[in-house]
Amino acid sequence: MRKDFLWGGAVAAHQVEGGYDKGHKGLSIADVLTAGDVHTPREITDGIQEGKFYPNHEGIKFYDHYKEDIQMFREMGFKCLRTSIAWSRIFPKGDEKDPNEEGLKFYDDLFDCMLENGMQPVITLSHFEMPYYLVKEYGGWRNRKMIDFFYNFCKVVLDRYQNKVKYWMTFNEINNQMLVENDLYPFTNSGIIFEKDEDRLPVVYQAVHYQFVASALVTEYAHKLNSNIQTGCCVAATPNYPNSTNPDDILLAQSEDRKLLMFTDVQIRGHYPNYLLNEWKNNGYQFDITDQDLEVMAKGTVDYLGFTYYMSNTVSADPNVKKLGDDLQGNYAVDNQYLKTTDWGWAIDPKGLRYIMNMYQDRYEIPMFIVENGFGYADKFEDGKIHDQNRIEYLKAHIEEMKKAIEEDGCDCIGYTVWGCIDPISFTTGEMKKRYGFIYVDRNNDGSGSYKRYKKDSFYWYKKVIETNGEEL
Ligand code: P53
Repeated sequence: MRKDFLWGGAVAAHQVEGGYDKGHKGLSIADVLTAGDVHTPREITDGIQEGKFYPNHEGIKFYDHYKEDIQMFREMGFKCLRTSIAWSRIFPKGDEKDPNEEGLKFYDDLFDCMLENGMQPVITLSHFEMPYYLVKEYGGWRNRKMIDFFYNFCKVVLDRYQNKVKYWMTFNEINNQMLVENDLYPFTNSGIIFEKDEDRLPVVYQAVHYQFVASALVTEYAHKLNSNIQTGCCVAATPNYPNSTNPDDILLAQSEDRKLLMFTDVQIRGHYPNYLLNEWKNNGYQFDITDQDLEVMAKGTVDYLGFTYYMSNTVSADPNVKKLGDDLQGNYAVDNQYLKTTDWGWAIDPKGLRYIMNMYQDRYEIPMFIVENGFGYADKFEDGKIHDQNRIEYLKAHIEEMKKAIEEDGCDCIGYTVWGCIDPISFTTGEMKKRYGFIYVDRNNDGSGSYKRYKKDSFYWYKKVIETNGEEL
C-alpha cells in the first residue's frame, strides 16, 4: 500500500449537519423528504408541511458538534474526511448573484478544523442537496439554466477553498437517477418531479446531459484556477452479474453495466459512447445538445474516478426466474445464492469490489478513489458499549479485496473512505437506526435522544488499520 494512501471516512452535509435553517441557509431538496423505512418509501412533500417529520432538519447536529466529531476522527488517525458543501448554505435559493457569507464562513471553519487535525477535506459539490427553490422555480435539472447556477456556485467555493481542498467531486452518484421508476433518485440527483404518465427516461437523459456539461465546465475551471486541484466524478459502482451462463443473461448483464459505465465513459473519455448514441437514435430521442456542449465535455475530463461501493447486482433475462422487485436493484435483479444480504437487502459482496476496481483499471487507466463503502446495521447499544463485530467483518473483507486489487492486480487506488464514519441519517430510508458509524450517535428514528457520541468497537479496530496502513485487519 502506498504510504500516502488516503484512509478516512465519508459523510454528506444533509445527512449529518442539521441546522437546516441556520446561518441563513435556504431549503434544500433533502429538507422536504420525510422518513420511511425498509418497506416504506420516503415521501417528497410540496414544501415543508405541518405534522410531517423531516429527519434531515436536525441530522446529527454536526453543524454544532463538528469540532468534537473531528477530534474523534483524529483519534482514529483519519488522513481525509469526505463531506459535501450544502449548496443552499452558499446560495439559499440558488439563482442569486452573490453568495451568503455566513455559509461560506461555516465551511472555512470546518475545513480549517479538519486541516488542523491532520485530515484533508475531500469535497463533493453536489450530494443530493440542491436548493429546493431551483426545483420549484425552474424544474431542477430539466432546465439548462442549472448549468449556470451550478457553475456560479462552484466558482465561488473553488475560489474560496482552493488552498484548503485538493480533492473535489462534482455530482455524487450521478448514475443513480437511471433508476427512473423510483421517484426518489431523479429527485435527489436532479430535482426532477415527474408529471403523470410522463416518459421518464428521456427526461433524465436530458438532465444528465446538462450535468455532464456543468461538471466539465467546473472541472476545466478548477484546472485553470489551481494546478494542485484534482477533480473527480462519482458513481455508485454496482456491477451486474449474469444469473446463469445463458448468453441471454450475459448480454443482459452487459447492457445493465452500460447504465453505469456510460457515466464514467463520458466523464473520463470526454464523449458519448456509441452504444448510448445508438440507443437514443433507436428510441427516437432528440435532446438539447449543442456542438459547444460537446466541446466543453471533451475538454473538462476528470482526473480521477471516485466511486461508492456497497453491493453487486445479479440479473436474469428469464421471465420465469423470480425478480426481487426492489426499485434500487432494477427490473431484472434476482437473488444471488452465493451472497448474504444486509437487513436492508443489500448483497454483501467483497469480491465484487475487486471485480469493479479491475474493470475500471482496465477500461480507463486513471487513479480511482473509493469514496464510500460501509455496513448499515441496527446496532445495539448496551451500557455505553456497541459491539459491532459484524461491521468489522464487513469492512475487513472489503479492505482485503481492495488490497488484492491494488497489490496483486495492479489497480491504482489513492484512497478509501468508510461511509457514515459517524452514524448519519440514512439516505434511502431517512432512518437513524440504519447505522454505519465507528461512532454511535444517541438519536432515535423520531429525532429524540441526547445526540451524545460513543465509540463502537469498530472505532478501535479502524484506528489500528490506519496506523498500520492496512497491514493489520
Ligand atoms: P443509505 C444506492 C446504491 C449505493 C449507494 O445509503 C447509494 C444508493 C442510494 O442512492 O447511496 C449512497 O443511507 C449515498 C449516501 C448514502 C449511502 O449510499 O440509504 O451516496 O448518501 O447514505 C448509504 O443506507
